[in-house]
Amino acid sequence: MGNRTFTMIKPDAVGNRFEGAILNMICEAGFRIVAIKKTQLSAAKAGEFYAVHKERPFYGELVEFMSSGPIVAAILEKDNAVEDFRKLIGATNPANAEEGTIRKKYAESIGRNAVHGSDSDENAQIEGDFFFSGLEKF
Ligand code: FUP
Repeated sequence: MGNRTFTMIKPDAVGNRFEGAILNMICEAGFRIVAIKKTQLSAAKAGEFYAVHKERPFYGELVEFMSSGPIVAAILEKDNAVEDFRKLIGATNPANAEEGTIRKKYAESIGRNAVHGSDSDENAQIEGDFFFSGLEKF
């Protein structure tokens, strides 16, 4: 069990001004912010981040959406971080997400689903390193 995960507040949620509400839910759920920044991914960078989905039919749309506006990227710390954060965000498709989850409250659709959460300790490390240097983690 690892104690860190990585998240992005996606362009839909930033555009809808849900950053504050989402960060509040994350902190209220007991996560500590290790690193945080607002940035915008180029299409090339978004493509690199989601390279694992390259062969999927939604890849082009995903890359276009994720590079369409600013995001907030963060590394979060808590016991059992990856699993607990996936519970807090809810199912990929907000229509299937449980009441009280971030995606149920703030996501628009399966594609515009408000937040990302790492799916393993290994990916949490890789994804956090994609955005942050050692000097940006506290
Ligand atoms: P999740 O781990 O819940 O973020 O979901 P996935 O890793 O399966 O998918 C990554 C992203 O691809 C989702 F956040 C949104 C997008 N996606 C689609 O647009 N359509 C799909 O059918 C599945 C995923």
